[in-house]
Amino acid sequence: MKKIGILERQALAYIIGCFQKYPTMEMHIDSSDTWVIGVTGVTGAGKSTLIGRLIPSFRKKGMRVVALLIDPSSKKRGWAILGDRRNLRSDELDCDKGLFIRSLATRGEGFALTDSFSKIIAYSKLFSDVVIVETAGAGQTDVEIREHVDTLVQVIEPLGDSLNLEKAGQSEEANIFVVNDREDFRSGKKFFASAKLVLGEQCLDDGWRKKVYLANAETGSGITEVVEGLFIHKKFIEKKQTAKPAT
Ligand SMILES: Nc1nc2c(ncn2[C@@H]2O[C@H](COP(=O)(O)OP(=O)(O)O)[C@@H](O)[C@H]2O)c(=O)[nH]1
Ligand SMILES: [Mg+2]
Repeated sequence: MKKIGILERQALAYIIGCFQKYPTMEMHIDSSDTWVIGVTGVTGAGKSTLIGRLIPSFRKKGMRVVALLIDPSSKKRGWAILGDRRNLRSDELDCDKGLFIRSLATRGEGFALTDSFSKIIAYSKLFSDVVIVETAGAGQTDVEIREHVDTLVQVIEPLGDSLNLEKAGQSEEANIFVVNDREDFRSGKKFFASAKLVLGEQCLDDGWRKKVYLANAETGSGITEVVEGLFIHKKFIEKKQTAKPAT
């Protein structure tokens, strides 16, 4: 199984720290076609829990994973609670040498993603087969994250009606929607049916028809289908890439 070596880990930790501290720092970074997945959704929707399920699925395929977990900073006080890491803890993940997890704070810069973010992703790509980015929430963040990722996943809580769903679909650019089928919310299946009707009919500019899944990250139900959907999208973008005329 491929690993992220000790020196690579140290370099990742050090360089990410430098980019955060000195956002204008310039550095040549070789380009890499590593797959980047963004996971968005409002706080508490279940993003971290879902990522905790996705990582073992990628690791089973022998893929090295870098997970970048972004939490918002308090604009007033400047600090951030980097809580995502807690929901990703397990003995299996903690001991995994093919996985690198880093929590990042938005540092209250007004934007959800820092200026140095594209450099952090570019550097992370060098040592991994897939980079997963969890954003600080929904809204403006989603619009920004689109530019940095290949596949965009939005996690939705099964709350509200179809109007809310249109709002939940504010991430108009998301490729895949995952309705969190929380056992403590009775509305999961009904909400999923309307989500499929509203969102599953929509196509993005590149021709991708949005996919909607029902999954419970806590129990693992539906996760296999979500992973399948992610790989279908990966193939779709690879096909688009090869079909592009050479410039
Ligand atoms: N019971 C239950 N709890 C869940 C489920 N999904 C998430 N949670 C819990 O809801 C809280 C927020 O989930 P988290 O993944 O951190 O959401 P995030 O803010 O979108 O990253 C955590 O305490 C999770 O353990 C679920 O399907 N069932
Ligand atoms: Mg989280």
